[in-house]
Amino acid sequence: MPFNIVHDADGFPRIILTEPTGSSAEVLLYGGQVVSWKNERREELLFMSRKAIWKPPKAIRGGIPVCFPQFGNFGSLEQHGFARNRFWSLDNDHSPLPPAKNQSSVVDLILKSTEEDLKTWPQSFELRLRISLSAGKLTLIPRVRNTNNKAFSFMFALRNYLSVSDISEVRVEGLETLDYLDNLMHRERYTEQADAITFDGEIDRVYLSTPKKIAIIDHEKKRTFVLRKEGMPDAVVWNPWNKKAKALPDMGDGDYNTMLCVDSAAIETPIVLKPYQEWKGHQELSTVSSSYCSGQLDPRKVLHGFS
Ligand code: TA6
Repeated sequence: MPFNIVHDADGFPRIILTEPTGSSAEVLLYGGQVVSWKNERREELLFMSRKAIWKPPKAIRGGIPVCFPQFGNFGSLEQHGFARNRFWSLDNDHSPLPPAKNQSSVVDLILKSTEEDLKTWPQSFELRLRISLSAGKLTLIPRVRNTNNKAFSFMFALRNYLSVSDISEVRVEGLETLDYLDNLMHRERYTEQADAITFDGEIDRVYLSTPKKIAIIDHEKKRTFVLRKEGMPDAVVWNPWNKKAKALPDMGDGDYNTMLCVDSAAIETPIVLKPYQEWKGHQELSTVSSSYCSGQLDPRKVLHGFS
């Protein structure tokens, strides 16, 4: 039975993905955005701001927005590009990706450049996104095809708004010793000195050429998110903390306590596509239910494989 499509209170077409162990994911055609991912215990794993604005052209503050063809203000286009505030469609031509085995847990979306887009970004493209749900896992496969007769380059990010119990109790492992661009310091380049990233203030960094696996450990919830990524060498870590959260109209003042963005991204070296060439990325989010301090799970084992 293929996935369900419902129209939510704001009239947005919403795709509901389910799988036999009871987890679910909800995806909007607006922004091609995952707006909910619940585990088999029906616990929400993604942050969604209570003050999110569900009205185009505003981007929805939470879930997994798609940043394309620009990240942040690393260019002359609108912040994070325009894919996150466009209406996408269902994609019936998912080749060369294999057809979905379990129809109820996979959806293929597409965003094609419009005359309007060509005025702001003169490149014709097809952006595809396959979203598939399986037990304990949410996989996103983005693809950009250059339908132009000239090459173009772009940046890309999957902005994962992760739901956490208490940001000051969260640790990120896998980014130690890496260089990063600090958006709070005019994008100056630094090297991470800490053996794990912990949070006691605003952070807005682009970590460069990261490992393919990053662990986000939520002690209080005894839950570890494992982010695996391909084709997106960088990772962004963002939390606005209290002042910036207050300044964001679509974020509750205290919301920064229960969210952390850890994005899969291609920023430092934009991706170049020759005419009719296609780029493919791959991101898998999964959760492991235990925590570092309980000694049951050592993030080094998560990152370097269970022995
Ligand atoms: O992480 C990069 C960043 O550009 C931050 O500087 C902050 O502005 C954040 O993204 C949020 O952007 P948004 O456009 O979603 O408000």
